[in-house]
Amino acid sequence: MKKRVFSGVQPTGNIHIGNYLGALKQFVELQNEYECVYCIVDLHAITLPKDAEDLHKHILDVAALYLAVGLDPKKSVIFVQSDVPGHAELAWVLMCNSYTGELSRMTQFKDKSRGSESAPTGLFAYPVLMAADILLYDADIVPVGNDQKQHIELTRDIAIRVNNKYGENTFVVPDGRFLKEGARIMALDNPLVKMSKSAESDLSRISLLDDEAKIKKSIMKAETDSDGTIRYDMEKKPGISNLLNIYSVFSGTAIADLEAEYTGKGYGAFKKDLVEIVVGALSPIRERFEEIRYSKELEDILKDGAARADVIAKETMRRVKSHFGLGICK
Ligand code: AQP
Repeated sequence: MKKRVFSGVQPTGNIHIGNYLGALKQFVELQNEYECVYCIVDLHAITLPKDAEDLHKHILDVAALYLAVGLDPKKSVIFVQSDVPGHAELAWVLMCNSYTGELSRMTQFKDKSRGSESAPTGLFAYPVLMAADILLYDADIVPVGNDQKQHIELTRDIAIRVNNKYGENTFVVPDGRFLKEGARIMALDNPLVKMSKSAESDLSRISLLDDEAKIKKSIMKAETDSDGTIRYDMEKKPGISNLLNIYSVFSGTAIADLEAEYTGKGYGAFKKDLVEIVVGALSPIRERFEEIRYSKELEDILKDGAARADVIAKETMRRVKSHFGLGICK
């Protein structure tokens, strides 16, 4: 039997090159070898208030981008989280088996709730819903960017805890899959924080749907340093190191080779070449997106994906309910 892969992306805005290099690129590679289940995690998106129309648009945008980067609905199950009720149902069961202490240590919760006096309960419990997403599909492998390492660890802890209490075969204990390069792309205007869909400044990121002018503006304005040498040193030179990382993953050239190629050249020349590399990589994705986004095919793929996902989810819920002694209907 093929191992199963599960992952997802929040429809909180346009997918950026961080999401792409950290997660989506892996999704595409894995679908040839594994049974893959990829979700658009809209229940996660409402942990902070969202306009309903925007959310609906972003769900379809992310779905079209999944296909545009190369996900194939014949190979992968592609669907929207809230279309499969098992996610919320299992999240409750897991919430009863996780602790406020471990959730309050999650750095993403600390970051996202900073400055607000009272954070939504859903934002606090978000990692438990993520654990439910993964465990619902008996996933063996979870490809994610390394900002999700802590959440994967929590998922494993909860799965092991439940297995110890309710039977070893209640859940498959999953492994995270993190890339070495591209695992963490930093914001272009502040390379000390990760690139993010919901960051205020549009120049902090490059979205997969950005046109050439916007890509050029973001890269040419990207923060660097006054030292002027093109050298990878994430601690002392985070700006140029982040750009070297992006250049390397998109071009397939090792960072050491890029450093050698650009010895004696300035940041301006390096950035100009990087613009070309990124525009070249993103143009076909944008074109494919335009073809699919408003086609009837897109909704059909999501409905079919939800039906296929629901079959797996129902089977897991039957097992979980039986191990926990819940319900009377089989
Ligand atoms: N900067 C990043 N570098 C590498 N990988 C990243 N990921 C996110 N940011 C980076 C990975 O992308 C996948 C989908 O992320 P998500 O949408 O589920 O949530 P997120 O991690 O919270 O992403 P954003 O872009 O920062 O969204 P907002 O602003 O809404 O919070 C995950 O695998 C993630 O690791």
